[in-house]
Amino acid sequence: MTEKIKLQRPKGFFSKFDRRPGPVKTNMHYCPGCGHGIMHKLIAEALADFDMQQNTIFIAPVGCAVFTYYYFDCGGISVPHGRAPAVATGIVRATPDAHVISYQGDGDLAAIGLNNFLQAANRGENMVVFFVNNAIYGMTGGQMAPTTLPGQKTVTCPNGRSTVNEGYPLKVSEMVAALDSPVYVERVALSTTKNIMQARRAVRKALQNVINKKGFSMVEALSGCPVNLNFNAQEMNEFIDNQMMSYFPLGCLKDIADNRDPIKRPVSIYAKNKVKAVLFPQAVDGGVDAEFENPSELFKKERRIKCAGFGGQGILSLGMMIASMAKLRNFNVSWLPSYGPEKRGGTANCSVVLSRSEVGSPLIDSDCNLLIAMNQPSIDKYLPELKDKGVLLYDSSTASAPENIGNRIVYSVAASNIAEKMGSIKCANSVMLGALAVILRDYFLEKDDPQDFDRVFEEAILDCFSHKKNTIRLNFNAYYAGKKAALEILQSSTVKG
Ligand SMILES: Cc1ncc(C[n+]2csc(CCOP(=O)(O)OP(=O)(O)O)c2C)c(N)n1
Ligand code: SF4
Ligand SMILES: [Mg+2]
Repeated sequence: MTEKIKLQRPKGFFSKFDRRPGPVKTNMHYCPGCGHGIMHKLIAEALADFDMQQNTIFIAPVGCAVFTYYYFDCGGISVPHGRAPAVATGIVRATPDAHVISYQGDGDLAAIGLNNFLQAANRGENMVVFFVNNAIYGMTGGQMAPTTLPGQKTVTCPNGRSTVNEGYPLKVSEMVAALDSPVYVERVALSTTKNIMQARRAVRKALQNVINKKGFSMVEALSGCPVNLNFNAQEMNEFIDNQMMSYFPLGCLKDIADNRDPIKRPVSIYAKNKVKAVLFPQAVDGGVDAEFENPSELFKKERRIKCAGFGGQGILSLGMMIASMAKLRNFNVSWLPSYGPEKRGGTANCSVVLSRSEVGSPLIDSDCNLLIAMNQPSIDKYLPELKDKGVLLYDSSTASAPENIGNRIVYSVAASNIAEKMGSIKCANSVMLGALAVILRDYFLEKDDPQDFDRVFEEAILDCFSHKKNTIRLNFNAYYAGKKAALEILQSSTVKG
């Protein structure tokens, strides 16, 4: 007699969860009784049954379901808290044939990400949102969520949610159903077998809508978080069926997919080549591509640059221009400005990190290897942070370097004086940039392409001053004046160090 297998792992899951760290490769990480596991199973079954895995991108933001990529055998992306519908929008607009799933908790969707979610719904993006509403922040230990019930106790409302103080729970499905764009909104529950079977139907309907390009669908699943609510399995189901359902009634709130034609959106502005051209102009122009690796040791190292000076000297723009230039050379970059009262005349600074691999910390303190200082307080304050053999480039019209600078290398250019003679001291930052392009050519250069090298600096200036078109020419001139001054300095060997 052949054995009949009634329960087996849906084919939409990996057969083994190899992506899970640690020795356990067969179980999920969810607590016993958690609704996420049930919802996962319903989705995984449908993905396989509809043969849509190859074309599906599953997006999980922050929350207990952040690790969906451990389990679902399809494309997967983890994104910041609340941002799944925004990322999903980008994907679906750039790749209209992808089946995009945004899987979100109530804290994620209804608190930090409410606007992202509502705007995507209102635009009628072709995606499905699976909204797992467990009335609590599960992952972080049980804080009040926008969907926490009146009177429900959580760690942040130990006396129960007060409607006077915290308002009433958000009825997300009702809100979304009231919009014109969404085609399908249903609220289900992951409690009894009957409810779960209805949830299964809803999941399938929503996925069919995505396959048929009908637009925005959402399934809200009332779900259990027994660990944070201190319930056993039975109490959890009773809570869902009695408490949650009386506030969040089950049912289909909207289903107009049959009346809608498949979405057809203009793709031209999102054409892949155009996006590529913006991100990697050199790659598209047949120049250096993203895979290119410069053999020099210096090139492989992360460049950690601090730009500092007075507020008003264009320090943040200088950092931004360096970051833009590096971005155009296919570096990964970060730019971290320091604002505050310094904007009003004190020292202003920004940290710029350029890297061939991932940027670790964008913050620079004692690991700076290039300090660009445009006033004396900046040299005094940040020179101690400059590493051994690090480079100091400063504006000699406003500051001077101490005699004893150890093993560091010092260059100076009278940037403010040069800029003033050109008609505006404000473009001293572009003079510094020009000097940098000469002095630290090796620092940024890829292959032997000097013309191209200037082009990226020019593009960086264009990028930075696109909102101030009348200053672009002045900044170009300042850049070349800075280059000239630096060349003269190098030739007359007045460089200290
Ligand atoms: C930007 C940001 N803010 C806050 C957090 C902390 N945080 C992690 S998960 C979470 C709430 C998750 O709750 P929910 O979306 O309901 O998911 P659940 O774990 O209940 O499934 C919060 C606030 C974070 N990781 N990132
Ligand atoms: S904390 Fe709650 S939501 Fe998170 S895995 Fe455990 S039961 Fe599920
Ligand atoms: Mg939650």
